[in-house]
Amino acid sequence: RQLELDLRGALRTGQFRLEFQPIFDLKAERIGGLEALLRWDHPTRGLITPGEFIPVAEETGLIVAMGEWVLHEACRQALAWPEDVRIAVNVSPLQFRNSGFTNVVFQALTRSGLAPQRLEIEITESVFLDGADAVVALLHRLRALGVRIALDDFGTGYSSLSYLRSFPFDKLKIDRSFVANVASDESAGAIVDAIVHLAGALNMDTTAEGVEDPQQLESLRLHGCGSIQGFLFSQPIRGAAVASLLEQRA
Ligand code: G
Ligand code: G
Ligand code: MN
Ligand code: NA
Repeated sequence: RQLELDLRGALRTGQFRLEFQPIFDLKAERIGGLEALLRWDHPTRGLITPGEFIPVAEETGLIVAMGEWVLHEACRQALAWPEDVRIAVNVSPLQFRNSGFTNVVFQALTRSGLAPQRLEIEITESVFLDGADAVVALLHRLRALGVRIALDDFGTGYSSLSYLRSFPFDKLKIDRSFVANVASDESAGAIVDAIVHLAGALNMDTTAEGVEDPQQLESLRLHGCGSIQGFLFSQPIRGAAVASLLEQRA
């Protein structure tokens, strides 16, 4: 497959870059962190989004090398930001389960010099599919490095509350399917409310994803959500634009 061949060369020839989407803390009223989002500038096809190439990278195992590049690059860039600003990095299940993963995280921290508590690893519930015990052990090893761990797209897919009992995540990211209707639909509102309360009781932070309009924001505030992320506040932006955005914050 052509995409697969191109993907193999892309890492070598520097066609990947990161964009960063701010995560706005509703209590501190400032940017508390940014999520790194991978972009591929293909020489002939133009910009290709991760939705297209991450599945191919997973199938071919290329995700391991790509994910390693993402971690190093994200930590390297975040080092230039103010010390109270975190960087969140998505990790796919295959990359996460790779035996070298903890060491890759350790290397990214060591080589960049980034304080571990500034790095937040985002995993999805699907990592638990192949058996929770090994995953929980791995999560504890990562936690021992000092990094934070967030559960992404929370509430979708294979959602099971037992994961929350077996590991104390630092954050739940409320999936945008709930956020989309939080202001207009009673059941979506009730679900967001329940997630926020659950997170609070378990000492976890919450971020609502995909916040696109002021009604959603207002509703999320009322529900006590900790932070928001989405086009309403900011699209993902280029690395060069992050410094000036962070300078503007109060
Ligand atoms: O940026 P965008 O909305 O196109 O991202 C689409 C999907 O790709 C999201 O699910 C996001 O988590 C995932 N994604 C973005 N960047 C990375 C990355 O660096 N690694 C992995 N594994 N997934 C990513
Ligand atoms: O699965 P994950 O949460 O990592 O996905 C992040 C993706 O969500 C990114 O690709 C980003 O472009 C996308 N995204 C960010 N903000 C919004 C938004 O407000 N609305 C929608 N529809 N997508 C968003
Ligand atoms: Mn994410
Ligand atoms: Na998500």
